[in-house]
Amino acid sequence: MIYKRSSQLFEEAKKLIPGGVNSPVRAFKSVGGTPIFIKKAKGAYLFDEDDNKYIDYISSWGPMILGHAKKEIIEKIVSQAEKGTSYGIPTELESDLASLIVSNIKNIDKIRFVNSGTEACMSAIRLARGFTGRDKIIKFKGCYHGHSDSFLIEAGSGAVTFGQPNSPGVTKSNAKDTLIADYNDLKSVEKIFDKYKKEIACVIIEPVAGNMGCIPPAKNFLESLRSICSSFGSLLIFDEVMTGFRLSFGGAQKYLGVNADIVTYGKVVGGGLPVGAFASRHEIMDMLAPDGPIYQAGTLSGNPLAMRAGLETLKILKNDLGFYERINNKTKRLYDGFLKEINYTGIPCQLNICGSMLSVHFTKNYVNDFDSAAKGNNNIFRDFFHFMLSEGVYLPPSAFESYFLNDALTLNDIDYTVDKFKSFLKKHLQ
Ligand code: KE4
Repeated sequence: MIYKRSSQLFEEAKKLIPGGVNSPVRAFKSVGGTPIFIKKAKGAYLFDEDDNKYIDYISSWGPMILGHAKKEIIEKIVSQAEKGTSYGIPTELESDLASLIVSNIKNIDKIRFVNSGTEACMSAIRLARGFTGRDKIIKFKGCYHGHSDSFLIEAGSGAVTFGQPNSPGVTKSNAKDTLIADYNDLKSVEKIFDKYKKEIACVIIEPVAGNMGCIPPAKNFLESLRSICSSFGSLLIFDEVMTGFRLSFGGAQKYLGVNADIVTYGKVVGGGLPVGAFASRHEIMDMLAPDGPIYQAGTLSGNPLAMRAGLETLKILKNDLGFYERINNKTKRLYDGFLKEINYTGIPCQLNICGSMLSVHFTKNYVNDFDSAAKGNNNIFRDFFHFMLSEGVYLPPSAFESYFLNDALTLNDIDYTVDKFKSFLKKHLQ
């Protein structure tokens, strides 16, 4: 593969944009090398500025579940754009998308649209704090809910001490209200509740984690969180920015059979345009301005182009009754193909899968939380990433990310990817 033009563009971008990127993971820091710059994408394929073609396994980190530049979606966005791109005034379109979501998610009555998953999660914890009158929140080590201050926190020295900022610019006073538990470790949650009891406004969690690689919840873990929150009067927030409308049309709540109090959405719900959302029952959502005292706002919230892209995407997902089985089967085919090669070679490697999310961890230990994910051999991961890139397969450029499959992937694409995994293992184990 030649990356000449991408390299030139990266050098130019670095003079103008911090790190040459508008979101850090794109800079390939975790795997080294020069990020490719994309010229266009169609279906399951990316085309970079050197005209290299790649099978895409990140689907823009989730949104492009139908594949890139789907004709029906593009046509609707173009005709919507011809009516203007932003009004800052209510449109029927916002209610159309709201109605499609609310009518399909039983435990939510109202939804507020924003412009990113970060905004959705930031607003959700403000809503939980305002509704309960409590300050403290619990999040889980390795879960990512966007870059607002309350989430850029790591565990304090002891399991139940105050959180510590994990980014400059986040204040200690902010950090002290974020408490860190361990994913799939109920005792770590119980310890915090034992100490802080009714000071805790909410527990926010990725119901299936996708920011430590893909980590499904342990049996009864979410059910136990549900009951501990109910018993202490804390709200349970499911961050479904990744899982919403990906694991099923009802998201992780339906897929796993556990209901949160507040749910956040993003990615798929915008069909590739900037949309986030948070939703809950009447008594909670009616606390939001302009009816209630909890303030939240946004110039481009409910943007007509983004609403159109989201609405048309969700309509296709809802009406294609075989969609989720089809995309999950493709993911399972990839998983089975990789697993066969891992078992044949005996390389220490774990595969995690949930629906159309998957991750590869070069470690002998089962990966069920951040610490076990961190035990993965990043040198092998880096070599794996670059080998596959050179063979025209674009995988997530970090071991702490998940694959997001899209419906445009063919069985040949999947089998080609498995074959290249086999070649990598052969080369690596020589
Ligand atoms: P955004 O603000 O990036 O739209 O959403 C933040 C967010 C919230 N919740 C979950 C579960 C998320 O995964 C995300 C964002 N996901 C990352 C991928 N790990 C986006 C990629 C990036 O940061 O560039």
